[in-house]
Amino acid sequence: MTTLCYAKSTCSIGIHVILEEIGKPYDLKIVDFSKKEQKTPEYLKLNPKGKVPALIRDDGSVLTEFAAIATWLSMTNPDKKLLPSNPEGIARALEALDFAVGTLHMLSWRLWRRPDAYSDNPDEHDKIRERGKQSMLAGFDVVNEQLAGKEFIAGDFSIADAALYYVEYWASDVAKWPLPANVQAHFERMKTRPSVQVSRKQEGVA
Ligand SMILES: N[C@@H](CCC(=O)N[C@@H](CS)C(=O)NCC(=O)O)C(=O)O
Repeated sequence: MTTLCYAKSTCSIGIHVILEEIGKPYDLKIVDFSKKEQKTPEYLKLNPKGKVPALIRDDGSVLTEFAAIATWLSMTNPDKKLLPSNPEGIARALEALDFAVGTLHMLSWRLWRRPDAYSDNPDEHDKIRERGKQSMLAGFDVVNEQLAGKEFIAGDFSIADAALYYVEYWASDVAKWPLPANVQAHFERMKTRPSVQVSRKQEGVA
């Protein structure tokens, strides 16, 4: 059965939300970061990148990278309409998804969360973290404009909203940064979706 390899409070919750939106049976396999399970030989055999999310598909093949997994899930479940159907809508959804994953997560959040990955000198870490925070807040200002007058980022709910949800969660609930009004409203809207509520409960996210 399709199995999501996930870790608590990480970006994999976005894929968990998408699986819940689809509503087909799937399994969850926890990768416990506190035990460094993402770096064990067993997990590296599954995903040599040592990261989550990783999706084990029905044929046993493994798909990694949030954008690839989310796009594959939406295209193999077209009836769920997790991507718009027209080229402009698809492009806008992927634009927002890539900004959430490629910039807000992999650039801004990582600077704030993992300053040690950028400098061995602990004296520089506060400056690096501050740069990450400012970059993330500036990024949310852009998303805020894009969300003006909209419930979801690309029309109806799409995989891009699931990606935005996890970076909103980190900024709001983990870092305790204030979100701009439209982004905060989007985050609140996401939390009313059963897919988000079930995923949070299953992962033990308060
Ligand atoms: N580009 C990857 C990033 C995945 C990623 O960085 N995942 C983090 C959790 S949010 C991870 O697995 N980190 C493990 C580690 O750094 O040891 C994607 O889009 O899926």
